[in-house]
Amino acid sequence: MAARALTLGQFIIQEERKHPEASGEFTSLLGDIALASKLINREVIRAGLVDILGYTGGENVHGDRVQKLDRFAHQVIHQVLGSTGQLAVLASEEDEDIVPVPDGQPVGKYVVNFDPLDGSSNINANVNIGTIFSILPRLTRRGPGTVEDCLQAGRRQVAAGYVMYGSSTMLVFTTGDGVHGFTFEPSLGEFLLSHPNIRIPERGRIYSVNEGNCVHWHEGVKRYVDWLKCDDPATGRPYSARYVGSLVADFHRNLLYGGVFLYPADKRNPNGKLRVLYEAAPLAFVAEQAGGLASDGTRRIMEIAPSSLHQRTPLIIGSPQDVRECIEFNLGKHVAVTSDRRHAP
Ligand code: P6P
Repeated sequence: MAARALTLGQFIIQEERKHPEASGEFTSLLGDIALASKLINREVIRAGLVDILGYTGGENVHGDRVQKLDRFAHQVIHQVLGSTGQLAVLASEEDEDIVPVPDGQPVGKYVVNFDPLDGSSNINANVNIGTIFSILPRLTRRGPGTVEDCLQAGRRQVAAGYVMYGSSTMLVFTTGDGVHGFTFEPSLGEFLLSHPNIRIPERGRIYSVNEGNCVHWHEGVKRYVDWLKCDDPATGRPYSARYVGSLVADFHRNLLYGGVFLYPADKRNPNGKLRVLYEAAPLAFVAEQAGGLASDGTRRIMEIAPSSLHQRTPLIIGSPQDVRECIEFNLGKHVAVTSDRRHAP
């Protein structure tokens, strides 16, 4: 007989029972993230049908033209999470500064850094996009949260995860006790536990990088990617290239199948492209909890304490053996163990 499908709410209560000291505040915050994602999902799946596509004409802090769905997702998360009474402050890709909880709402003890709709340039092509969130305890003791509450190293996270809107909508998160995936069942309006205790394979056979940037790559990255294309059945090479251009989609596939995603520093972007607070750090928490690794090429992503809300970082994330090999090449330390000596430094 198939195991009974646990709803997200049942799962959270089951997990909460493992922590008698739990106050329940954190539990309700996870439930509210699920609520916000259902509201966003409803619009995302209709994006092609209603005049919500197209551009607001505005630009976000990075100069990217903001699509209406981005703004909608940001506002939903701000309103739903901000009115839980659990949050002291939020930070969003869509706002240059911190986002205080909505006026008149009580201030709580948590911080949420989020990317409301990552990969939004893919919206019009109906390619998977996602919401990424990171939950931290506030540092300040009282009053409205501050930017310092947001600027904490990823190792301080108490929860992190993402919602991927695609052929099915999935919520994947960790609270530091493994990684669990829930699939949205629209007829029930519920997220059902579909991927308990996700573990990433030690090594994959997939690499995800935008090879269109190779003219800007440093030598170590070029040698690593070339090495992945060499024939060596012992390490499963040549690897397959898979690159959606939507971080959540690329990360999720590699989490389940194994492999490595890299968005390295290059001669054009010395700090890489992806942001620490609401892209690299939450996915690093998920990756590590699933047995994977996440690095900027020299240090653990979870050790980075950013000095600004939108600080960027190089990102190498995925199966542990793949991430380690990539770092060795990046640092010029890899000695190819195969007969192919072309890549020895
Ligand atoms: P590129 C989307 O804009 C995003 O922030 C991530 O979702 C994605 O991994 C990356 O940028 C893609 O960047 O330069 O390869 O198009």
